[in-house]
Amino acid sequence: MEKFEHEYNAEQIQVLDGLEHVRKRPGMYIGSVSVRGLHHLVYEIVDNCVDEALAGYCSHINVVIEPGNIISVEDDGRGIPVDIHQKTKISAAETVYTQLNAGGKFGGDSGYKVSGGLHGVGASVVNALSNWCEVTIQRDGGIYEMKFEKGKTIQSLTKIGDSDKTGTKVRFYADDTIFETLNYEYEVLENRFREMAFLTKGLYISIEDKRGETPKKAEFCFEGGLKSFVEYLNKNKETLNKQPIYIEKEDGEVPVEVAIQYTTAYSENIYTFVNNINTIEGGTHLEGFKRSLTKILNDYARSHNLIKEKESNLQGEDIREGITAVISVKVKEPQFEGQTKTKLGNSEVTGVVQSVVNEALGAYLEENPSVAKAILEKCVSASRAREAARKARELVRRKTALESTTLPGKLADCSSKNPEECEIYIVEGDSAGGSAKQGRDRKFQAILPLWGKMLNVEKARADKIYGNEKLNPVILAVGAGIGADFDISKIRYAKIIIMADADVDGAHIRTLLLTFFFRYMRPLIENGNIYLAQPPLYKLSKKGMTDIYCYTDEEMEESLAKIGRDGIAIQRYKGLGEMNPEQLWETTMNPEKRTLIKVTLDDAIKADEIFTILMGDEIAPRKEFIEQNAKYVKNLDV
Ligand code: 28G
Repeated sequence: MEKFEHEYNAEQIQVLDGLEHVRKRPGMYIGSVSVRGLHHLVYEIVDNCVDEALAGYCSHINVVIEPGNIISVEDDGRGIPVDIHQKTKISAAETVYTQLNAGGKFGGDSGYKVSGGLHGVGASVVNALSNWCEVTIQRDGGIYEMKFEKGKTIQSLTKIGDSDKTGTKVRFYADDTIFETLNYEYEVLENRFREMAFLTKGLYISIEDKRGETPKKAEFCFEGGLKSFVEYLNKNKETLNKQPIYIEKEDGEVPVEVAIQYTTAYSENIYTFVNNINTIEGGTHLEGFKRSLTKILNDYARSHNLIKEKESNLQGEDIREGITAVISVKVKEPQFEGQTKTKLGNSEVTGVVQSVVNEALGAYLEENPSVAKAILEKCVSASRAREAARKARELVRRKTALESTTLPGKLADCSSKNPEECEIYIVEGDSAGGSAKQGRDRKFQAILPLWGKMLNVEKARADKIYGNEKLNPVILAVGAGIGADFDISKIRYAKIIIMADADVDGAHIRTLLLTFFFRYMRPLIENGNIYLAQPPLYKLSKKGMTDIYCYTDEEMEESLAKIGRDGIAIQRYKGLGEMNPEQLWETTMNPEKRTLIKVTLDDAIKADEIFTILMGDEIAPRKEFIEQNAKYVKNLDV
């Protein structure tokens, strides 16, 4: 089935009557019919405004989520052309909204408009998947309007008034028989439009949510483009170069824009975009950037005697420690590869990015010797730490070879050796660990109790992490290494479950472990291997009845309302340790009954921000964050 679907080509789709096909197979056009696909509709329409902005004619875009989940998007561009096509007798505007591929993004004069995977069939796809859609155009002295239902024209383009302005406005209500939900998530849209504004220098984008009692609104416009983007990404970090290094070459075959700012942190944060699409899996543009950075910084270090003649070159990973960079390229016919089709494949782009960055970065370092010195000192110390980490790792290997096992002593492993069916519970404290060991199904459930002093991984490098008594057992039990050496194919358990108390201490250990997984085993999060166990908060018991476990306060109130309060004993669990092994199995570990929360990484930028704030050096933003934004701390846990 899957395969068959992918074998359609553009012409076949047209033959199949485009819009019918879109409604039949929406996933092919917008990925899914979940809330993600729903958001995709908004992006498709806004992309058309951005294209008009890139053409040089639109400066303002307003997006509104109206009550009832109606989306309204307005731009001040030229307005979609209203002239009637001689052959079809249909206006250009109606053609754009009813014919797949009418956007002119295929081949020919399509400019850079090719968007990711959708071939720019945006407007007609949105129309096909909307219960209703109305378009208002101001152009050529008039106001024109057209209306559709489920993609079918209800009112052809009609002049309804006069105007001396120009622009396009689209309102649509997504089809609730197609989408699982119509509930747009304001924060997700806000983040995407902030990103779009960063990527298109000087473009104003506003987003407003008028659904709730208190409307929300954000406005974005960044004259600095990607320079503003890295400043935003680093707003809670200490930086080495106050002014980001900014590189722009607009006139070539492949326009390139890059901004770089080093921080005192240890992580590497590079975000890449092709035609404004986030290429999460990287690709040839990222490759070109890395090659240039490594070469130019090594050249500088050599020519300024910062590394000695007989010392070896700095490695790429040393040079990228603490870097925050954003790379944006425009490619006429992008090839998207990789598992999620977010990896740029065009080989010609590597050399273009490399030579653009070579030239600009070389000049920058010569003109800013104090910044160059600070960056290279950091690279050299990263290189020494990497060497120390290698030794620490070897020490661990040798030691464990002597002990003839690579597994940590406190691990109660499961008997199955098939990672697919195995799970590991990571439990803080020996008493809860003891209950878990007795309560588990030893065939497929392993228990690792944690003890000792935890290291804050935001403030440490890999060498310290291998040596940490609390984290090293986690590394050994998972069995796949860390950092650049991490190999997800080697994991020993498909589910890695953090089981912590539902209190402040539990939240703390959960945050520390999630930070560790995020920084050193990120593929586990991306691949959906990390889970949070959900122990109950209350037990309700009554003579002659089976006990009821409640996982939230609301659940308890509900249960009490249903069965009445009389004769009920309420036990509040303060910690996992208060449950006996049978109870722990019944409520939290039995796959038939438990609820696990899968940790996902929808927004890497937001996640980096949260972990930086919660675990980093700067105290003020943490305090502010926790005071003002308790919601996100909760989100982190969900
Ligand atoms: C508000 C929500 C969404 C848009 C324009 C402007 C033009 C246009 C859009 O042309 C047809 C096919 C290829 C050129 C172009 C206007 C040239 C001259 C436009 C939008 C004609 C589409 N005057 N603004 N489409 N192309 N805004 N906003 O959709 O050859 S779509």
